Amino acid sequence: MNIKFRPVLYFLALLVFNIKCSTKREKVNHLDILWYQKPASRWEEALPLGNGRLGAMVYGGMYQELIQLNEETVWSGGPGNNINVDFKTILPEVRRLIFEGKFQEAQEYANKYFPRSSGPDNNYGMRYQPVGDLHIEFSGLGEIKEYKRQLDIGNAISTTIVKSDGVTYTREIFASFSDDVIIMRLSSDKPNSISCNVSIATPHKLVKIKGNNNQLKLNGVSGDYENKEGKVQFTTLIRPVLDGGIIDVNDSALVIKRANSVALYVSIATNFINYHDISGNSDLKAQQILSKALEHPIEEAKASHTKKYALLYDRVKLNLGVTDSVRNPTDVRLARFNEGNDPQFVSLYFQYGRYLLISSSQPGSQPANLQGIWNNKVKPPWDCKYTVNINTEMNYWPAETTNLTELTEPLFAMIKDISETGKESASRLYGARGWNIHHNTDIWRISGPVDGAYYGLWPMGGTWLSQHLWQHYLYQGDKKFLREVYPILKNQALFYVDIMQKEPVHGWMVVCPSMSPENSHHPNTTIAAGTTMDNQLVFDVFNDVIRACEILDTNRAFADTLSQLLGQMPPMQIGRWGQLQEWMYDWDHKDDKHRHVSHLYGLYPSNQISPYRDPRLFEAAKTSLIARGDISTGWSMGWKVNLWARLLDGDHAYKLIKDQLTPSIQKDNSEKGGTYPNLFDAHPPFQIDGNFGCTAGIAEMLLQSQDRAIHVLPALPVEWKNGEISGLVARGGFEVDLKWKNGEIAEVKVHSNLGGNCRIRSYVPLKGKGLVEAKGENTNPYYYTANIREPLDHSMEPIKMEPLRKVYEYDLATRKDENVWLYKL
Ligand code: FUC
Repeated sequence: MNIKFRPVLYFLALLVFNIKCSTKREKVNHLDILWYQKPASRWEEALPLGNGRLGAMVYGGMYQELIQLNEETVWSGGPGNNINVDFKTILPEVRRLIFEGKFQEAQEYANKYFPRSSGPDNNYGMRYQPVGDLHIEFSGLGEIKEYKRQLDIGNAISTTIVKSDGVTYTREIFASFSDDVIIMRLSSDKPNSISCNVSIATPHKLVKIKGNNNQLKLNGVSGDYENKEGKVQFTTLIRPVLDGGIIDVNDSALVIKRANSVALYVSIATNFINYHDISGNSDLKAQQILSKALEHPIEEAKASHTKKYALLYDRVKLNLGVTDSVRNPTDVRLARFNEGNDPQFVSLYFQYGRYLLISSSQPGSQPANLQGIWNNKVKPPWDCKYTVNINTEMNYWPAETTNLTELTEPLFAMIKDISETGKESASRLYGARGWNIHHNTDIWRISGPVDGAYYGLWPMGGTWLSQHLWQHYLYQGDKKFLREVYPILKNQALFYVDIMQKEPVHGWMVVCPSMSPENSHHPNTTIAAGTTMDNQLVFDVFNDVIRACEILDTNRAFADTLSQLLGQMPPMQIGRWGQLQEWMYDWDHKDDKHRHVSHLYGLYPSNQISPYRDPRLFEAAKTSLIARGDISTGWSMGWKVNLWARLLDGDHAYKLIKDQLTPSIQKDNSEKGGTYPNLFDAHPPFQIDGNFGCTAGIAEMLLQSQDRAIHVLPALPVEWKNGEISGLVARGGFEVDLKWKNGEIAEVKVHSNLGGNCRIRSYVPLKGKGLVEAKGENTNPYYYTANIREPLDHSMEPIKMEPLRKVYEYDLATRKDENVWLYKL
């Protein structure tokens, strides 16, 4: 494929896309724009706005506007954990059955306590629900001659432009990061031409809509579900600020006539304070937020919104080349992406992932759920809650690498909450100290199983989540943070100290009962003991705690206990066809295409499988992944981008990007794993994890730091011949900019936030001030990697070892806040 940087075309693109934005920031990068020639005809075509707490989906109709609204704490039910059984009383029997190989019986027996359909206080999980829809009916518009709607992800503003009878009408909308309201401006280039009716509707049952004090007010209550009464009260206020014209407010609408322009401020609040307290006053809170926001005229509000947003967004820039294709509307680019020649579409998709994380996960907000914060359904798929056997973790994969570290705060706050609620499941279900959760949680921080034993009896959710705490420490080097979260990690490890059992065949210490998430090893049976992913997860949390004990100089005796247990756990095993075994026994089928690839957790996001430390395991992981195939659900493909990046195969990673950037909606309206017109990822249905997984994967193709060095361009596909990226983050507090030419690194800039040894790995020799050939172990403490046990190899034939590309490794002593430049030799 021939990719060229074409300044002329770029300039042309600027002209074609130019929409007169009145923003003072005026930093509109026209490559950062999603745009369409038609209004959205379905939700997956509407454009998402969000400020972490509030979400809006903008349809951009010609004669009417529809904005679907979300507020992150509108969930069904109310406070309470979903544990009402003492599973620990039947636990010995479940374990006995498993250790006797009676897996199905064990699963059925456990189902007595955890039936597939939920009981009154047991086995349930709540739903994330919408607030409602804001409607605007415009009057006085004639035939529409020109139309365009767009989302500027560089400024987090959506704009719709309609031309009728020679008048240009402009609608700008943003979910303000600085004022915490949704703000919309309706304007035109002809005085007194804005006439419209503004109304609001909600799908909830308990509702009151009223117009007074120059504003519309909606009160509602969240839904009942699974025997839990909906208790979240929410208030929405819509306040118009007119320039010219007149307004009449009645109980169903704001009727605006002949205004020059209108600013609409939408404030939403609930009675939710935290997972066990809903004693807030939604009316008061919504009004307070609104009154404060109204102090800022719209121009000022817009400028401070974009300024705050840009502080995060602007940290990373990616250029993979620009071709003529950038001139096409976004849906057309998506449809044609697989034809090739649109590398900028990958950059756009990468930045869109960052945009979505910034918009759905802000410090102090709830973490991004299965759909971020965007959901229009009262009964959303999988309740739109938190699935923690992959999906929630995947949401946060791009956070550290793509320089959005602050956005992990909501995740960490949730982990802190469930480290409390999870004590109940640890003690009542397992008779254990510490804490745990299973494969789901929700805003009420439930910690028990959901969806029966087949899906739900997986006690490892907290362990995977907790890895994000440890990784945050490795990226940021914040010892204070480590000290704060140490009790969470320690109590996580303690849970395993208490529940691990000696299995009878090898005498290994294993988690039992558990599963390899959602994958059956025998028909309709997932329940097992000592699965590979469980072992990898426990390996990680034990090693985190052992390291943390050294760093914080605490609890050495506990660390010794963990070290001893580590020596008694199963090693990874290579199965009969050379694959990495998914379970303790060699049950893997070559034709298993299951979307979960849980045993490859050790390859990504963890770092237990490395080509440089154990090439056999590396090959075994590759064999497993090849057998699993490429095409799958959206998130599964997103995971595989990362896995192929870790397998150092950029071309295969790129193939997965192509699979993911395929239109989900087919001609017959059926859907498949891929991407919707608004670039939301399709499981199907929409699930945001796929967006985040692929964004993380693109970063992982360009920079890795998990394997004892910073590897520059570890998995560059041939398609990305020339390019540059700035602002990626590596462990140890390094920010890295890269430029490459003809498929080879040309320039590396390292900015050190912490100082310390910077070990660089590259496929080509490098030169630079202070660069020396690497010797011995990397002395940078954030690059310390625990040794795994020697794997057991049961393969029937010798494993075919593919030669690894030669690498050059260098050490560079960096000082805090220093910039260092390296070049290709
Ligand atoms: C897991 C996955 C499903 C889906 C659900 C929300 O259970 O296996 O594919 O993504 O989460």
